Amino acid sequence: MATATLARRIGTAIKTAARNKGLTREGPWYTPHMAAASRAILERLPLVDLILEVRDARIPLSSAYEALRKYPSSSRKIIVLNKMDLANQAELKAWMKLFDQQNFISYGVNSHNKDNIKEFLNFIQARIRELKKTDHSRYTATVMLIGIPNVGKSALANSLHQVGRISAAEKGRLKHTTVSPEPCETKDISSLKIGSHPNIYILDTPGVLPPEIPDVDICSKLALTETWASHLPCLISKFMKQSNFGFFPFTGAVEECLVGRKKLAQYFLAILNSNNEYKKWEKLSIKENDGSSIDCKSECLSSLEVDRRQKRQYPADHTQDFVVNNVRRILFDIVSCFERNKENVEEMMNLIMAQFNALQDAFQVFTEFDKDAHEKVAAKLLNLYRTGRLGQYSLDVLPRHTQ
Ligand SMILES: Nc1nc2c(ncn2[C@@H]2O[C@H](COP(=O)(O)OP(=O)(O)OP(=O)(O)O)[C@@H](O)[C@H]2O)c(=O)[nH]1
Ligand SMILES: [Mg+2]
Repeated sequence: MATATLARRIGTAIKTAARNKGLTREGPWYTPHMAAASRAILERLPLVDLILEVRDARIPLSSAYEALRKYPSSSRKIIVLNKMDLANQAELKAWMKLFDQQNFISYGVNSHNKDNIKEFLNFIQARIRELKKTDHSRYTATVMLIGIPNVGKSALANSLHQVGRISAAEKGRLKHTTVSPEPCETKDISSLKIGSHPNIYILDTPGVLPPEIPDVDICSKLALTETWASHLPCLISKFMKQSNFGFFPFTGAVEECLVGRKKLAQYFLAILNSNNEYKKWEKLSIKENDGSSIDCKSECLSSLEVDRRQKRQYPADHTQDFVVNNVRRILFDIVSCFERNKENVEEMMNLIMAQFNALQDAFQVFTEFDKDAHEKVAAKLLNLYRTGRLGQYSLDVLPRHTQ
């Protein structure tokens, strides 16, 4: 309830900011470059043998490729739920079951996992053999990856190319497409070989969003997963680069962004606080380890004190693992002794602010020297969430009848 309200507030703020920036009804992300890429992709769609619609496994519905809605379930299309290592596994399974009931073929992958990619490549090869209805292997098939920005199309293309080339024992230099944590990295359509006998080529394409995103919930989920740049400046500067689709300087207010990191980090904390994932971190709790008790009525101050004590114990340790465990412990300690109603937005915000204050120490961000302390905490927290170090979450809620 509180999480949904925060999500709606963020989505509405994004839409308002987008409307204020755009001269037309289209969002400022829908640049001429994106429109050109969208047309180029749609032109090629009928020509390819297999379409892999890549979605983010954390948002299997919100990350759908709008233009593909006109192509209903088809044996030529597979919904690839990438980044499955970041999603709640039980919910991902339930989503795949739902897609199956709707006659869509879906497949969960982690582009960074070689074994998983090998299995997926076998699956693609089997689908192509089935579609071509032939056993002889002297034909060429093309597979096209399409999806919204940052869902991992290029990472998947590279991994399939790497695995396919090795299994085909081919010589020559390994090609690759550019992978980046920021959206809208890929500018052009490029092709990589992923199999021999038959020859299979995969087309990597630029990420495309629809010109309008009417649903405010979808806006906030895209911003949190960074499938969509919440930070407009990076989006704009990327679009100013040269590509086959032309050179399109954007003259918007480059210093502004659609939604601040602090708001997104608050949204993430609301999700974390309403979920069971943090309970896995109980072992890290100081309360557990040294038997000392935290005064739950002033949870924020107590947690800071505990944090200081731990720092005295390990003064020189600033390794990533230490920081991650420290952050988990702080979040666990504060949320687990919060006794107020987390469904109430104001109470949830109090909890979140206590966590923000306590995290300043963990991230070595000190208010005395820094006016933007909370912005910095937010950036570091979002980074940990987006790289999966703060648990696995699914943001799209399954339809009630499937739960
Ligand atoms: N955890 C995790 N991260 C992934 C996975 N696949 C890709 N990524 C990361 O997601 C980010 C985006 O990956 P890209 O391959 O550049 O995404 P894209 O869809 O090609 O993005 P655009 O070209 O901008 O449309 C990068 O930081 C990747 O390392 C995955 O399966 N798991
Ligand atoms: Mg790409």
